[in-house]
Amino acid sequence: MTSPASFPAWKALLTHHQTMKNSHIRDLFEQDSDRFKRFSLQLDDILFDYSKHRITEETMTLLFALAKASELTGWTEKMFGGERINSAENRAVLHTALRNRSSKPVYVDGNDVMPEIRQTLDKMRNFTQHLHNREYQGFTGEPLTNIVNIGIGGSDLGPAMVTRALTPYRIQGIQPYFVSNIDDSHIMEALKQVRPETTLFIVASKTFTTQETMTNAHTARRWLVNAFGNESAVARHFVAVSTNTSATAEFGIHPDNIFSFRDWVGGRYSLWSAIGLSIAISIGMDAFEELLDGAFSVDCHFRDTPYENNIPVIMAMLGIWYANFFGAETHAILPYSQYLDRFAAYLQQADMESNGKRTDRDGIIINGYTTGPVIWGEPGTNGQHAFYQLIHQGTRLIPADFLAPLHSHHDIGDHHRILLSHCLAQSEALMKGKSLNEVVTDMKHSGYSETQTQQIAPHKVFPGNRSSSTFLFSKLNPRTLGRLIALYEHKIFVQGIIWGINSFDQWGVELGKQLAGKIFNELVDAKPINTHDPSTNGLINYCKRSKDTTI
Ligand code: G6Q
Repeated sequence: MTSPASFPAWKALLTHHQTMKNSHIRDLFEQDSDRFKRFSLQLDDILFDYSKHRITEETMTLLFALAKASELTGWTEKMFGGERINSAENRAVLHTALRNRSSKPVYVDGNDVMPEIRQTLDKMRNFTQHLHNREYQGFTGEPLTNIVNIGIGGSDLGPAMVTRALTPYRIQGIQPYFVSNIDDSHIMEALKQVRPETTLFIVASKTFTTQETMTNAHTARRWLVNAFGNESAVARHFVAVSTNTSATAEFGIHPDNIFSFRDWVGGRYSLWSAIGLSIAISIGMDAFEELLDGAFSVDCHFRDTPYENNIPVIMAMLGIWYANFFGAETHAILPYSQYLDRFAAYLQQADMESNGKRTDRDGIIINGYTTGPVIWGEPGTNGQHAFYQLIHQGTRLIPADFLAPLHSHHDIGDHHRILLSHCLAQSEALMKGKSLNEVVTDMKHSGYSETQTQQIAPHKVFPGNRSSSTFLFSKLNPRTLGRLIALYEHKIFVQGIIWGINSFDQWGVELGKQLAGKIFNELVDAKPINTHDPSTNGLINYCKRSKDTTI
């Protein structure tokens, strides 16, 4: 694979960076009164403002030239067209087919996958309706109202984030819980809150072999069987979402209660598939389909819009600009919505598991450029009272995304106006900063002495020039959430293409799993071992000693 760093567009960006690196966004606004208009876009109810970036039209032209040189359009068509672009696993990448709301077919190896997708949606609709109408009952005849989703990674983070984000759309009487961690506290704390008679467990696992999920599922199964003293209760209280239908049957799950999907749905892209069953049960199938509709509208936008007006392409190329030319290491996700409090955690997996790679698609070690950034964040305004200090006055450049709904679901007093004012103020402060002159003038007005001013003023200076994008949307509803997630998914895809990596495998999670298997066996007794490095031996032996004594 040709390194992107060898493309003329990359080299032109390096040269351009030399002229841009000392520019200040404040000056760019002064030079161009149309800047907001020039660098903002509207997609349905989402306004995307990217004018507070260290860019000019030339920057964007060069970035789009890089996208073109990387054959982005060709790769996009390969993905949507069902080609096996996940080369290391020899799989197609078709989460977009799951939300293809058109009547157009999508082929994998000559077979249209759409009929099966629609069948699964119908099955999900039937099941959720039965449950909501209280026609689906548990072992003792009580309706099932507590939903415990047992899954991890891609089989947990998406459904947990979406269900949380769409709390106002919850079907009355349904209470979802999410159990992922192998730490027994997670399952035990969930089980404390539910009654076996009214609980439905969804075992969500693509492979149905994941250690954490299977261990938690077996613990839940024992809890249920103990409560009823009857194995046959399992068939009423457990459903499975998996591609491994033989393992689900072995677990005791009734064939009617198995929801399947295909291997071309990657775990972290699977909330649109039957893995979204917990979402559908929590908010209803109509709302789940609105989520798909929202994502579909972004798929169409991404596929059909020229780079200049293409929001995911612009998001991605801005990320490339900062990561590869300014040396930014991280990217902050700052939603001004408490309902989006799992959004950053969700995007951490989506982005970092996809683009945290050090070899290119051909297996050659990447040299000369960095790949996926560290993604992190918390909702505002909480973050403002915690880590924003570093974004404002630290030594690192941290590009940030602000996201905020224009309308609250509650509209209580001035809460929402205050929330919005903070969101808008933060991006303004990051961009503009506050100069020494401004600080000194302020301090004089506030009555500080000359000596105090001299001492304190440097600490109060904000350099500004900190880049951010802002996404404003009408209300956090299923459709808009679907759009937001899909925008980030495609942003991740575009960056993977530019960096020449496979964004759809995840070998990096394997080594730890293998070593854990070995250590699990070694932890069985107190006999000291010496089979690892001295640190790991020391730690294992320390744990082993706790078997004999109370440490
Ligand atoms: C996601 C990863 C990973 C996966 C979990 C759970 O893209 O593949 O996070 O989702 O390891 O896997 P199972 O669904 O197979 O249990």
